[in-house]
Amino acid sequence: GRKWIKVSQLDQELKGQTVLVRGRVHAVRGKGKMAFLVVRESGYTVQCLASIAENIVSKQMLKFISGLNKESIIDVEGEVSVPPGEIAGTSQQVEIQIRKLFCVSKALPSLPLTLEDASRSELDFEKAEKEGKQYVKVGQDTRLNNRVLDLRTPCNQAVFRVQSHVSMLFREYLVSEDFVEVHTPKLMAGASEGGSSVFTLDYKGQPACLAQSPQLHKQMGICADFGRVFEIGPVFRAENSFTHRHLCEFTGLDLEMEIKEHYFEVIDLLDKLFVHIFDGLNSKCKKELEAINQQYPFEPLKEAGTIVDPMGDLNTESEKKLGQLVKDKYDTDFYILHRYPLAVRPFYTMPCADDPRYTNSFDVFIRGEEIISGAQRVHDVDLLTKRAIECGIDVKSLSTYIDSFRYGVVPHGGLGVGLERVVMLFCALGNIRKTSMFPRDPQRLTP
Ligand code: ATP
Ligand code: AMO
Repeated sequence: GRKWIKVSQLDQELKGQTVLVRGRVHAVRGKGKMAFLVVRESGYTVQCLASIAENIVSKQMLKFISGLNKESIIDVEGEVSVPPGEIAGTSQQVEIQIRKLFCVSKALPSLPLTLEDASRSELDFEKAEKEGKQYVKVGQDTRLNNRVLDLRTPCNQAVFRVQSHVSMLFREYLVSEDFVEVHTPKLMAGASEGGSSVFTLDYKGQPACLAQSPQLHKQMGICADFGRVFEIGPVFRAENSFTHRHLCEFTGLDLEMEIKEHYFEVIDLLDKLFVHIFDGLNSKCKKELEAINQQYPFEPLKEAGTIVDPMGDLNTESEKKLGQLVKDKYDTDFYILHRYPLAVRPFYTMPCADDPRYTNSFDVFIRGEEIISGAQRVHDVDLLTKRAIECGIDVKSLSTYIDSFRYGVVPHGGLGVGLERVVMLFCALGNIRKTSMFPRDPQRLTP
């Protein structure tokens, strides 16, 4: 009988069966009485053969197949066969003998980039150079300008499946720890993270801005007795500088929680949360990580190997060790720094009780770059107002936030993570544009 099947599921067990596959024309070559067609679906490829011998397909059909434009969508019906020896150049180790073929949607004959070119690794280029071959290098702007084509490479298919797993694992762990998922407004009356990187707009005649973080409202969720909240949502930053790790719109993974005794409770949670995420990726995304590695080889994350009592102070020995690790940042891939100076943290950050020049705050680094910022928050109205004024913030625009603390609130803290940075650093991709499906940076507002 007829059976729709995904290219990724084609294996030798299906030998002799008739299957129906939908995919794209990845490559096509006519040769005498035969046509060789590579069909690709979600980054997986299979070789399909059409032959006019034994009248399996007609002459016209063979001509039609040989003339198909790359990237067109086709339906292929045929029998699965297993040729002797290994099949080079496709992901699936079987072939399909074409019986019928329909073109469902035609692609233009000339493409702004080819998938073969866009899928090559540094290693491929090195090999080509030795063999005297020349390949086209697809630059970042060409990729981003033609992103729907670029996203079809096996590597990019894998990147965004990994990204989907990160948010799924983040949500899964937090829900299991009694967190409530919330959705806070992205249209705001004032800036939450300081005015320098805020997008302003006109809100029916009232000055407004796009949320720089869910900071204020996630805290208000704690004021409203939700105990533990998290959000996965868009974050807007009017960044001026063009860097490899800043976007003007990114996806924030945020959480906020009650603290019973110490802000290390938040660090403790984030430690377990990220072990859950990284273990989950390593076990659930093996194929995807392999595909990314094919194009952009990377070393798996390495642990620092220093055990520090999370509730204790750093002793000199471990401080030295940490300093060494930070200096030699490529020897360790994951570390946390805490007690940042008051002057470098946002107004809502809790000063240390023992020395108010410092704060109950922390940053987490992977491969030497920041992925997480977090802290305990000021929950005293007078101190909060004082800190806002000291930081030059227009207190009027934050009055409903500050007022929320007048009706009693539990001590609390939380953190924010950039989803694109997690994937960029986990896979060592080197540029945040690679992990944003349609990146927005200071120079790019399309596609
Ligand atoms: P991020 O979103 O990564 O925090 P940001 O836009 O908030 O970036 P800052 O935190 O102001 O930027 O600083 C940018 C980066 O510059 C920091 O993440 C850090 O890598 C580096 N940096 C800032 N201050 C220092 C410092 N005192 N010593 C060394 N590096 C610093
Ligand atoms: P922060 O400003 O450090 O903290 O942002 C939190 C995390 O968001 C990511 N990030 C970015 N990712 C891409 N492009 C950017 N322009 C960008 N800016 C930041 C980083 C960063 O660690 N309210 C606090 C968090 C909290 O305390 O809960 C905040 O927004 O991964």
